[in-house]
Amino acid sequence: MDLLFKGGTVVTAKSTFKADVAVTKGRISAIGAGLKPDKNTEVIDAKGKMILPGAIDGHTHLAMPFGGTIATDDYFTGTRAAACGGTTTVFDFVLQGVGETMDAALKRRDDICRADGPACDYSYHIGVGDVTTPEMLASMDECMKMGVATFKVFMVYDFGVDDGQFFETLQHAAKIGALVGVHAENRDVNNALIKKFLAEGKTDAWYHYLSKNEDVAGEADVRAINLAKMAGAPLYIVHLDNKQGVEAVAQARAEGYPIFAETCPQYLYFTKDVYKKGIPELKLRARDFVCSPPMKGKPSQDALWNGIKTGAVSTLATDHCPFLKKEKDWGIKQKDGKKGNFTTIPNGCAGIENMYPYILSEANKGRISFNKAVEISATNPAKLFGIDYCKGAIEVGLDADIVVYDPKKEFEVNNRKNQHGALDHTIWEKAKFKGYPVAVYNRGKLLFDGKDYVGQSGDGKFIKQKKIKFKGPEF
Ligand code: DUC
Ligand code: ZN
Ligand code: ZN
Repeated sequence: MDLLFKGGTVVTAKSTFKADVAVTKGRISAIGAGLKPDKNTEVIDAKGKMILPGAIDGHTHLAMPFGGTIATDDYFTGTRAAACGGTTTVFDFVLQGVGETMDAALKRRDDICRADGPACDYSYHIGVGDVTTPEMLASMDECMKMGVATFKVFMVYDFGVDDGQFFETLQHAAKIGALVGVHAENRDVNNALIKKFLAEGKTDAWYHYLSKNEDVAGEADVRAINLAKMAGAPLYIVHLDNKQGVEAVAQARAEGYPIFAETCPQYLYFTKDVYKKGIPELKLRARDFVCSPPMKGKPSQDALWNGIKTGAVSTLATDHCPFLKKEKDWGIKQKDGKKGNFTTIPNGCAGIENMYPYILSEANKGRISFNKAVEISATNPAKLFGIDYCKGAIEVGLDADIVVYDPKKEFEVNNRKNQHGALDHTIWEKAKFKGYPVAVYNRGKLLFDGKDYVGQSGDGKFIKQKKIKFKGPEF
């Protein structure tokens, strides 16, 4: 064996137990009491520490062209930050262009990713941008052959689908064993509210929230679920943020439908209040929090926490999509010098390094169990996205994606001093975590030593997805 983690407490989605964990050639080769090292084995003292699976961030936008610019973190800096926060696999979004097949888009983005040299393992979802012809729809099959079985449609944005196209995408996905994710917001109501607010001279970030309020998201969640039921397809609602949506998912699941939902740490930690004044004492302006969908009110936040506990919410992911402060300023003055407004702020915030420490810290403080934190951050995403044959748990035969977690370590986010992305600020500034990863391994290779990134560009490899087989809500 190459590595032996001695004396730690292993946490899986189902159980917590004391055991040694052995790693051979990048995989977990044994779990048990009293494992003995070989002559050349590196022994890691894990006494007092937890041994957790690396998290899987099922939702990132690295180097993505959006809002008139490109998301600040590329495939290297973004995955480096992920690894330093205990995330060892990311699923990034490929946006299909109009007239471009999905497999061509996948190849185009994968070339960029490989050139950047990802720091941890990665895979993709295809952001559907054109299903207007049979050829475009059939290109989903080509992506499946290339190892990508997960797609996302947008019910909002001008490049998104209409309900008919969404329905056809769902039907096709059900036929070929793919999973469709959805960004659910009511485009027409969103546009009508934008028009109204701008006509009234209401231009600041608060109106970003009001034009994408709880009902704008909730109505689309309900409609998306109905479309999936009609199409006989599984559905994955990304970045679920509102009470109506949580309730609709819970009801559909209770009826036996394979409906799944993801939420993000920003909806669990912040509320819509950030769009009033930002957090001045942290020099965070309201526009720095502009992401889509925006943070919602406390009742929705409570519903999301409850959804995690009851299983209505299956996964946690970041929607990491960072933009520089000077780009956020386009909400005041646009690139071309014209007056800005809430629609001219690039949408998205950073979070890739904070997701796992945040949810584990909440577990450490007793809000949920550590098992639940592992389930929604690693085990469920691996199952949903067809990579549980190699990822998502501390289990013999799986990749040695291992986080050594010190529940006693106190950590405070400081973008300048202890974060590893490329952004010039973070909405997580000064967030305090109880417990923190002290070592992070990806396929047995140390990427984070508790202080610094110690990996190399290009360590990460592409992880192929299997077909998706969900017939009901169970995992
Ligand atoms: N929302 C964001 O905030 N950024 C990128 C894409 C999206 O849907
Ligand atoms: Zn989205
Ligand atoms: Zn997104």
